[in-house]
Amino acid sequence: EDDMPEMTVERVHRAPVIKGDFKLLPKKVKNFITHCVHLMAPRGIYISDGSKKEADEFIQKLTEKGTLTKLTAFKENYLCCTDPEDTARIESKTFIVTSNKYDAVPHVKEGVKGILGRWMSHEDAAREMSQRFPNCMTGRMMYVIPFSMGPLGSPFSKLGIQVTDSSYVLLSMRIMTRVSLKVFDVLRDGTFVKCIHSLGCPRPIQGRVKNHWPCNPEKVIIAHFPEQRMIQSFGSGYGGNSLLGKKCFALRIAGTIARDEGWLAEHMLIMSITTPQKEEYFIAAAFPSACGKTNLAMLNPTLPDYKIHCIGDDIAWMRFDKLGTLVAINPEHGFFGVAPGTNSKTNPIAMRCFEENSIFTNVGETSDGKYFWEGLQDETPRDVTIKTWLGKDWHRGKSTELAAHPNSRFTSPAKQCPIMHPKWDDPKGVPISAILFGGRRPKGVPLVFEARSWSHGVMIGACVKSECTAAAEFKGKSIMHDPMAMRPFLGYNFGHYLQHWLDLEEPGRQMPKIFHVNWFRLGEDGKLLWPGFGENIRVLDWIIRRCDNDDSIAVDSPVGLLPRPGSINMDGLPPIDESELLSLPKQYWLEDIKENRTFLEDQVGVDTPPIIFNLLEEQEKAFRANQQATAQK
Ligand code: GTP
Ligand code: SPV
Ligand code: MN
Repeated sequence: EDDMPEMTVERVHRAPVIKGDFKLLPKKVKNFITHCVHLMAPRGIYISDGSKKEADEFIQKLTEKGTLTKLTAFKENYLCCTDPEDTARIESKTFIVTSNKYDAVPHVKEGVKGILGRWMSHEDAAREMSQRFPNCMTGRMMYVIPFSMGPLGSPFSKLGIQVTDSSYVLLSMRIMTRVSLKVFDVLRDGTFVKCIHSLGCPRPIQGRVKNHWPCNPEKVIIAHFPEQRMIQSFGSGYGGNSLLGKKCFALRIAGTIARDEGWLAEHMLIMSITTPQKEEYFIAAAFPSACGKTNLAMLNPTLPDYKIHCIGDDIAWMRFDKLGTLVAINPEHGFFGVAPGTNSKTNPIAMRCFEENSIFTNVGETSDGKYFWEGLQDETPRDVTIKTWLGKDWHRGKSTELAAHPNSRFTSPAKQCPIMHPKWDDPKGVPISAILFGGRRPKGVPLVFEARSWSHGVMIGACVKSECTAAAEFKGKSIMHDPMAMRPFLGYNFGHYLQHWLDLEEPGRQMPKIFHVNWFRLGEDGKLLWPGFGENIRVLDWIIRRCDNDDSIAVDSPVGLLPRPGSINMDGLPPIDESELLSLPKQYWLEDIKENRTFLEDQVGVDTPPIIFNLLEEQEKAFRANQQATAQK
């Protein structure tokens, strides 16, 4: 606040306040808005109240302009297609700006390119910002969006104010976060995260706007200033780059706050499983982007008499309460979920979430007013015609292009999820019994295994890897490290992050059990060994029996505790090659351990907590001593 110019009426009046009551805002908010007006020179200021009426006005305007297309088969569902160059998060343009480099990123080995976050100095950031933000909103409206991550007024929650010149962002923020003028009342003279976003397309527009989607791909930058509790994002309207409450705030900035305050901000779903005996267990699970969080959080169980409830599908804020229980809240208010692959078989619950009041980004469209994407072929009538997300005709079985972008998404209010937990927005949170890590691992990695201890679980999390997905700019399907599923979302030095996790273990706390799962192992025929989706209840069932310390179902192995053969309920499944699914190919693992050690030495270096190396070494020794693992392929 100190570094921001004092508000004067003239300066704000140069940009008229066209909605909202500026003079009633808290002083710090006035100063922030004034600063933004000075910097970006919008033609006006619009203070969003988050109401349905307001959203309806924007939807009407955007529909007239052609940015949104109404999907007429539904009540209030809209399609939005972006500039084809603005479809995913851009990790290479995402920075953490701190005074000390090693607050933001680890000591990477000389000559190695760090992949666990990108640091920028304040000097460089000031220069980069000065080449982008001045007057970047000329001729555009600046929307001011007051929002809460977590239930408004809960001690768990954090407040933010986002300014943006994108009405798509305004509509999406209203679904994804709690947007309300009450934020100003709760805030008073308190602090909020300053979120500055611009598409980087002042008017008159230079060059051509593609698809009614202004953006500035050459100049994209997403800069985080954890010390200033500020985010500056330029050039992209895509979700993860532009809905700043989500990854930028709730993971990167909140991660830093969480470290300082002793809690966790994680890329995790939160769900509950109720057994036929009516016992309820809450779990959190971290999988990299597009690796199955939404699908697990909304699982439709195939085992009889199990009930699933969803608390959140992407982000968890967790802390130990006074009794030593780890409790979690979902700071979000909606889902921004992967569309392709979602259908009535794989995820019937998600299909019901987006029956209305939803925005579909970069999916195809049918002539009968519905959405279309890869995975919906069997439930789309053959006599309708289909247009791709790029507006081209799409012919079943003939077109080689995709109908939907592989990172196309739906944006839906959480409360529309038919299995939302009654406590999903309870400010007190829910008690976590188990934490799962996982990823897309076509080879070598068993369906499920359990960590021996909290620190062993942290080591397993540090070694999470997965096949690349379309959620960011990487091409191809190579296996990448994505420790704790947080590689793109780290707000501070990953070595310090691991230490923070380790330090959470204290006497008197009930540490959740930690597991690793893999739904994506392939057999020799190249086909998935595990059916996944609703059948994953069988793995959750094993996990909760382990949470009750049923030792009869676990066997020791070099990676931790594996299911005893026959202990996962396979009733009613077609034949499953269980021994292949649970096998630990010795050679694969010896190479994997070596590769993980090199990764940590190169990428985290001296910042790696030594116990992580010790645990890797123990794992290697166990493999070398283990005859059984040798016998397996
Ligand atoms: P982000 O929103 O990017 O963080 O992703 P997410 O982790 O929520 O991933 P999501 O659940 O949306 O799944 C991504 C893709 O993986 C979709 O195409 C799903 O259909 C597919 N998928 C999810 N679960 C399974 C599973 O159990 N088995 C298989 N084979 N595919 C799955
Ligand atoms: C992810 O990429 O992990 C997402 C989508 O959940 S985004 O919000 O764009 O990051
Ligand atoms: Mn995500």
